[in-house]
Amino acid sequence: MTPCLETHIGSLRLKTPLMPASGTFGYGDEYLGIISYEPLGAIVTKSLSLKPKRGNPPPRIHELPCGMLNSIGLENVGIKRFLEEKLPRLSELGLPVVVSIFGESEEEFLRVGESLKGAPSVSALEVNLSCPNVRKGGAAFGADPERVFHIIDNLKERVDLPLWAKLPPDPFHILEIAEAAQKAGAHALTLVNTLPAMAMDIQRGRPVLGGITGGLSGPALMPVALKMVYEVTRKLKIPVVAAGGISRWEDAMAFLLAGASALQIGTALFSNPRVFSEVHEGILRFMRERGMTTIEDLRGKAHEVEDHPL
Ligand code: RRO
Repeated sequence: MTPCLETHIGSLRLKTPLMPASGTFGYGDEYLGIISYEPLGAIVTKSLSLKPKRGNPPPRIHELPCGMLNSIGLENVGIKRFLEEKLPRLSELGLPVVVSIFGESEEEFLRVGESLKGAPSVSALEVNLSCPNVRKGGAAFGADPERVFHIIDNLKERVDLPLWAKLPPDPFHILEIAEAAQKAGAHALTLVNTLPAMAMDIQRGRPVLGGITGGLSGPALMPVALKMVYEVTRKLKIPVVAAGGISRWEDAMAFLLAGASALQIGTALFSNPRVFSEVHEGILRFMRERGMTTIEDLRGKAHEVEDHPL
């Protein structure tokens, strides 16, 4: 019997736990004809701001032995063009759509959120409280539990859609921040965004990225994200969508065992168009070999370890 990979994020049912990480899949249809969408349980869009943004100067991407740096600077078409041009095409994919929203201010978060009220086929909002590449908003908001509480609380009042709070990789304060989001009524957390980082062009004697600093993603981030997912799901009830360096099915399995309810893949897709299929097949094979029938047979099983020092 084929194991069932269905998972739930609050009241939202996903046929598999796999989805692209925001910013790595454009507005959802760019990969049509290039990868199979069959293993996906949802689509997550690039973060949207109220007005279109041109983003940071190039170079915006830099490959490292341990992962990748990006400094896109939130380039996006703005909420109006998204609703007019992008969402209708996204709706045709037949998958739940999670729209990532961004604001330089609390007011902008609210206005972007409100423009999505009643939009057809939007299943949830991922509230990006963690972009490392913008001067205002972004990770500065996500590092502050009070701000996180305020933004989620206000959005919850005004927008009748499930809210996923996407938080920065701050292993020292993640519990406090996660608790603030849960208390404000977030339906889920996405853990984690990229880690602020940089690379140096030693020949030219200057930073590689046009934006000077960027966000580190890929394999280097995976164990850090894993620790945060484990810790948060051990202590809190809120469902966690894991993001951070998943490039193999074994990574996905590790996040499920750590307590994740769903999984986002980003950086790995840039070098491996089969990554979603490989991870999907790997999870199914692992479960079949062990006679597991549902994701619940795996989720959070690592919490059962006794004498835990945390
Ligand atoms: O656009 C970006 O530079 C960006 C964003 Br909004 C984000 O949330 N995370 C990231 O690594 N890059």
